[in-house]
Amino acid sequence: MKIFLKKICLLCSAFTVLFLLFGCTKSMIPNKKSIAVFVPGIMADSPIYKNLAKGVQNAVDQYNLSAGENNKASITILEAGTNQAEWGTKLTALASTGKYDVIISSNPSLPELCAPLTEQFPLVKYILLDASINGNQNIAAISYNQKEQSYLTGYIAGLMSKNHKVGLIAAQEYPIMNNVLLPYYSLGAKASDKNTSVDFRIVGNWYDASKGAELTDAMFATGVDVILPICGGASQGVISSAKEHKIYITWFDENGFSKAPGTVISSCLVNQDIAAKEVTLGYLNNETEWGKTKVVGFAEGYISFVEDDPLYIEYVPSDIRAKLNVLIAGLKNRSVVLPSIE
Ligand code: RBF
Repeated sequence: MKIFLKKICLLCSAFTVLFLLFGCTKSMIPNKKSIAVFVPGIMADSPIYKNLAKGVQNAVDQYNLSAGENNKASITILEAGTNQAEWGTKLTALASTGKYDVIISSNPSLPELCAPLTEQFPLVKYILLDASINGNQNIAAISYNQKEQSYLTGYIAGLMSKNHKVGLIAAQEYPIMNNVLLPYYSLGAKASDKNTSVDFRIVGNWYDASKGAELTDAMFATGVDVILPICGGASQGVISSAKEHKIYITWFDENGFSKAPGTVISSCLVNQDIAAKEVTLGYLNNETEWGKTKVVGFAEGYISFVEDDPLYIEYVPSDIRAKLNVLIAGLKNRSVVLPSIE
């Protein structure tokens, strides 16, 4: 009798397993995608990172509105901090948990950290913005063409400079800084007046506001009167020093006019929130093109120059705004093509 009951029990369990495997409809099988956002740095004072998290969150919220209870996506945001030596370990730890289907991040240095992890943890995928990598079927990337962004910024800096001396304060040197951002900022500045010179200085990290102020003071002492900061939290120091010396700042990546009205005279944006939202929705709807980098820029609407902010209209003379408007229109309809720098 005992043996008979045992056999019945075993049979029941087998039926239950079979039902779970084949008997339930597709919609009953959970398909919850789990997303981790890896911020290589901190979000404060870095619009490129703030907008990464914002865009992914917006996509998840939108997707979940129409997803069934079993299919809701989840999102976890991790700030890896400003010590770049720790990013690899922190990324490996995140991938090794096995909790995430995809890790979404943003930074030109991420491909070389992620590529080895695709072999170690082949079930985890990566979507990298502000980065470029082809041929790895676990990675998709979006790269911004930032030539127009830095050229337009250099052009207005040069037009607003009374001394024909402009500056760029960078947190650190990296290939896009040295090969695109600085050269095209210089080209734009020289297009306003060929005698414009460009002073380039390095903070050494993405957070030191005192060093940012120190470098701004030093530039001011040599006659520089318009500065582009690309240095994260250190830009707070650039702003305070520029305000004190009554010189101008051109802003990058987000609308920065309200940070210092009358001091910030331009804002040229990377629309990272839009790109992050699009790639995340693409992922959630299984449309990602793995193994490829999509290059986007000004003409496609991923980089834009703010012309309608009241503070731009108030502080930038109309003849200068008119010159910018002509250039912007030319870049948009592709009648103006920037020279390539070898
Ligand atoms: N941009 C930021 O705004 N904040 C950062 O903390 C930051 N860290 C970076 C670290 C590395 C190693 C590299 C290569 C770039 C970093 N960037 C950072 C720059 C970013 O990729 C982009 O070039 C600028 O934001 C200008 O659009």
